[in-house]
Amino acid sequence: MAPKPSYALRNKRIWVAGHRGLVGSAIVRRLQREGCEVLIAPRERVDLRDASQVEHFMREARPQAIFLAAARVGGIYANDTRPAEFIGQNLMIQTNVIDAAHRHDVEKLLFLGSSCIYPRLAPQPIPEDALLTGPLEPTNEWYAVAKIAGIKMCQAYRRQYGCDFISAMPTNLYGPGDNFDLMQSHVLPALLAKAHAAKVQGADSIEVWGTGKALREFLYVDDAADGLVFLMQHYSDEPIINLGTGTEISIADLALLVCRTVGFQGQLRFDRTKPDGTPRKVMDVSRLSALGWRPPTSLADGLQQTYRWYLEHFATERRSAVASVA
Ligand code: GFB
Repeated sequence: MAPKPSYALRNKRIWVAGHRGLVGSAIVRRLQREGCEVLIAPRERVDLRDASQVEHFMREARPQAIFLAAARVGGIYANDTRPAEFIGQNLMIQTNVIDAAHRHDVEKLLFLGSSCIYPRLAPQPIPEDALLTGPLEPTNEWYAVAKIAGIKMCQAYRRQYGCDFISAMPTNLYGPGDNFDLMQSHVLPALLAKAHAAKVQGADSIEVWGTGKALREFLYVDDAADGLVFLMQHYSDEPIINLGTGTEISIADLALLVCRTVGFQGQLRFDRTKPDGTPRKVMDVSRLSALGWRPPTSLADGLQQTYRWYLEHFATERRSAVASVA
């Protein structure tokens, strides 16, 4: 049984910054069960990169707690080719929100980092104290530096002003609401879209970037949202905390599992001109497990649910246009 919450959400005004994103939308879904008022900042009215717009929103909305899930995110290709957007936009968004949260006396803020904040060759599974012990993975160092700055800002505001700001490091997330655009997306939605397109078009293979040997960990986004709500309720300390499954799979094995889920029986073609990125990235989740939280959804089940969502939405949603077989 979960311990009694140290921070109760019932009847609170909770702002989910980034409510339209993969994880933000899952947090909004998850919060429906908490008896709280969920606040959102419509993108058309509030540009989080603009400090004055964030200030205005905070003054009007008066949130008591914030999930800071708003970020410029993307897969290995987007990160590698758009470094300015990944460092600049993320620094602006998180700085504006964290600083305004302090000035408006927000009771609690949970900042979402990423597993890519750890050194490229961190010990595996990666413990939280591996942060800043070695060089970063070059394909995503811009994003990682921004996220590290966000972590440090939360810690600094906690030390100097006594703010209850915490940071969680989710591993690679996937699920309903993901981005299926092949040039922007992470590996799992890309492979789902490619395998589906190959099946529909009767192609005999799909392209998989890199060697297929890189190892990754995948957390279903509704599990991630559940873990984040758990941390908001039960965790209040300066050290960062990992959020993952603690299990890993090679990209080649992931591609086979995706093909099985979709019902595509062709071959995998590895494009070794594309980067593998970090060779291995699996989280040490013992700190979170010790608090009493574990993710319930297996990768096979999560993939089924994600593919079902893709089939229901890809024809109508603009950003998830049908992939061509690369
Ligand atoms: O998910 P992904 O783009 O990002 O790629 P990272 C994971 C692995 O899958 C890499 C391979 O080894 C890719 O080369 N891969 C194979 C593919 N086929 C594909 C494909 O069609 N599309 C994509 N995207 N990958 C991200 C960071 O790193 O991790 C972000 O870039 C973030 O900043 C996130 O931190 C958690 O796992 O390498």
